[in-house]
Amino acid sequence: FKHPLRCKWTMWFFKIEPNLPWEDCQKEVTSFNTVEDFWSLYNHIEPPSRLKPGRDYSLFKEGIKPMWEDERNCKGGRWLVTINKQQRSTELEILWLEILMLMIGENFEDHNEEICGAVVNIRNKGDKIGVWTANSKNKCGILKIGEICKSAMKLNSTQTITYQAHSAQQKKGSDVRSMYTI
Ligand code: M7G
Repeated sequence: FKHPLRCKWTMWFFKIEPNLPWEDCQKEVTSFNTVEDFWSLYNHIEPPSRLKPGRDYSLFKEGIKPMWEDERNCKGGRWLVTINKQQRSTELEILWLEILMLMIGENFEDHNEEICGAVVNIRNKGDKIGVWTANSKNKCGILKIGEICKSAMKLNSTQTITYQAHSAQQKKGSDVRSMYTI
């Protein structure tokens, strides 16, 4: 008997391929809906800190693609955690695992429906973790989710996280203004 999760989740891997559009570089790895199957996946794949720069892992609810264009993401946004270079070897994995645990454990109080998924980007300029939510107008849900993430990650008081709407990012790339900072 395995311990069921409330949702089924899909893990994705992103690796840029020359000549392929961005969307086609997102590959589904596998889906799971039990605690045990989550751990066998987690223990089987490279930890994010060992991925090459330019690669991502994403974990999304089954049926939601890790893309702004998905109908369940397009009106939403993300909490963005920026991770400095020293943190890659020491903290990245713990922070990513904390976010995965919050998501699959449905630990967002009344706001689990707002959660779409999360992404870890491995980048030379600094790694990032994004927690994607469904509706960038749901201020109450967004702020609660942000607080829960921040507290689970035990960030020091000077490390802020910011919320950005996907629509703003689509227009302006990475330099978008944030809607909330906590
Ligand atoms: P990134 O990988 O999120 O961050 O975005 P980075 O700048 O640190 O590498 C890099 C680029 O990938 C964006 O400017 C877009 O061209 C493309 N891209 C990223 N995302 C999340 C999407 C998406 O959801 N849809 C599409 N079409 N392109 C995206």
